[in-house]
Amino acid sequence: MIKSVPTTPYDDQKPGTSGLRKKVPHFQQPNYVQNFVQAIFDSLEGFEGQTLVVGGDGRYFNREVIQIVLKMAAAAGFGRVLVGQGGILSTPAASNIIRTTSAFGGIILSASHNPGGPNEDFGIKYNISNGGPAPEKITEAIYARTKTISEYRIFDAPDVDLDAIGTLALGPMTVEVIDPVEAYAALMEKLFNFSAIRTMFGNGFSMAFDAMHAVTGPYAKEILENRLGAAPGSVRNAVPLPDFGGHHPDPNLVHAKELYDQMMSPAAPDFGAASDGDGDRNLIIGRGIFVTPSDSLALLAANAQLAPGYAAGLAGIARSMPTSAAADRVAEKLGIGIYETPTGWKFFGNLLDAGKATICGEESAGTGSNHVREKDGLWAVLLWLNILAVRQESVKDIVEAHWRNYGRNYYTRHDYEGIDTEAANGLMAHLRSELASLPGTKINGLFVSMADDFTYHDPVDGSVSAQQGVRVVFDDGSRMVFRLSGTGTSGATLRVYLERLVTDEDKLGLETQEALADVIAAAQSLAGISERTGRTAPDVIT
Ligand code: G16
Repeated sequence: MIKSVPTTPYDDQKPGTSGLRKKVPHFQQPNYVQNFVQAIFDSLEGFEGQTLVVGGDGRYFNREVIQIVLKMAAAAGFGRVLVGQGGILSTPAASNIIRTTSAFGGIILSASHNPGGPNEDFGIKYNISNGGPAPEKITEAIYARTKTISEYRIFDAPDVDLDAIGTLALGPMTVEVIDPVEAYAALMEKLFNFSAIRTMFGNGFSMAFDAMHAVTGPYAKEILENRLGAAPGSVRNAVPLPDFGGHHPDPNLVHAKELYDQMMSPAAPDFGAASDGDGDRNLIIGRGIFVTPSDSLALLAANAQLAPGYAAGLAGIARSMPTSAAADRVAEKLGIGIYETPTGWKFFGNLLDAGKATICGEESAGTGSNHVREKDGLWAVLLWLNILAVRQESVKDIVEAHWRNYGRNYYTRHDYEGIDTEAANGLMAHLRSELASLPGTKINGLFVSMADDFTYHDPVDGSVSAQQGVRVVFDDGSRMVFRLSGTGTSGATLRVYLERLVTDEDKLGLETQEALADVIAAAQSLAGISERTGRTAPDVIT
């Protein structure tokens, strides 16, 4: 039986860079989840009788919200829901299932790399039929709907058993509980040369993959250990936990420090990698060398043809604006298009659908391709393994050869987390007010050649997205970018992205913070970071 329940709007359900993300207690307010889910359904048309894919990264509150979504989907008129066993689907696996089953869309429950637990983070995101995050047109409609909602509809039924694979009825709707790993693993087998990678592992190649007690554990065990023959135990922290074992499932040098330290030690395995809460981000570390996400994108694009799925070459490369320009020179050499988008994977969807880009990447540890419409952590790990298996060189040798060939983009991101929202907005407003007068001036000895607030004109659908990050470019090819994060859940996070291209062979081995010291100082002085935020140093440097 369908129940209509009166409700009142919340005024803070605006989706950010990637869906709605808040603390768990915030989501636990009366009808908070129901309002948002109903607003999603109310913003869509033509889904009666169609398929919805539902899954999450297994974090605290995942199971409860899945039950709500299933019952509300039944009340809304969906014909079928495909849900991962145990409520688990990695974000790229969900994208794949939406695409391969011609589903109408999907609801993915995750707060990505943010911590989980009763007082930590949760998130709800809607993906469209191409498997990718809803574009701004839809997220804006959802937000508008949350402001006027007055009732939600839910099917009155007992909870669905999420743990047994099989098909059940929920009123007029069918619920299929599916294996979360199988279809994804099969897709990876099609894209990559599994036999070459298996031979490499057979010859003693060693790796450490840190699943961070998040969603990729079962995927990585199956693919790396069972199918590719990596030594048992190569995948660590493989059991997904609702609180990720109390850690941040964020594969960066701060939260995956143990892996980093191991990879820098004399006993390092050949290859180290990690993924995040929902399996879309990646961290790549070779023995004795961390590969920045921006470099990884460039290297993967330059070598992608070594993998069967990309043997025919790439149509183009897309990167988010704050990502370094390393990939641009690869695109130039390959004679293919390069596209610069705002931060947010949703902006790649049109380029991928239109066949303009094959590989996409972001500085925030995301890389992916046209195989799905999300970034994909394990995909990046497997493409690296494929390249290593074919080239039979170390990660370090491959990266250093790339720098000699293309130059090196020294790159770092400084994050100031949980700062006062007004102070952060004031800092950005001040920067914007300075933009017009900056070109031709010097900051900390660096000559400004261009300054703007990035506006994206989507070449496929013509949509325009303004205020996507303040960038200041210097005449020596270095650059700084300022923007506020759209994924944080407390206060504001200021991100400062700093970059310099160096082609001089003698200067390719510098320490990153030293190589960028003058650009960092210029950013601090132009933005008045310590005066405005009270912070003298960033919280996280990646
Ligand atoms: C999301 C988006 C990414 C974006 C990242 C950081 O990733 O999908 O496109 O780069 O957030 O965004 P921000 O700088 O606004 O915090 P994820 O992995 O959190 O879903």
